[in-house]
Amino acid sequence: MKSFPALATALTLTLTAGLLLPSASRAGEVHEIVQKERRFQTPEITIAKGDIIRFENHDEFIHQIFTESPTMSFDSDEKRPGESLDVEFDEQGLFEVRCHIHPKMLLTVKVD
Ligand SMILES: [Cu+2]
Repeated sequence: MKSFPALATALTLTLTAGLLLPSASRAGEVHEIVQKERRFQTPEITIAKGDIIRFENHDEFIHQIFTESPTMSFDSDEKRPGESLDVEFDEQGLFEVRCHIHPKMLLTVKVD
């Protein structure tokens, strides 16, 4: 009966994978990230593939955001105070979102 725990583990993994399948077809969730005091108020966030991050400029300054990676890149227009921008993350991985105007601004996005 030594192999029983291994079998139970395999069964658990199969059930878990089965439960995860419906989420693959769900609509992308929207996550809000506030830009204020020349910072992203949330320094890191984990989202699911296909989710959207809504960047909201609650600052007194113009912000601009970009990401450069082999699998996903974007480079936004300048957004004034009160404006927002939606970015959809369609690739899994780890992405750094930065601002050309304020080089110290950094948001790390993990897409599962
Ligand atoms: Cu900025």
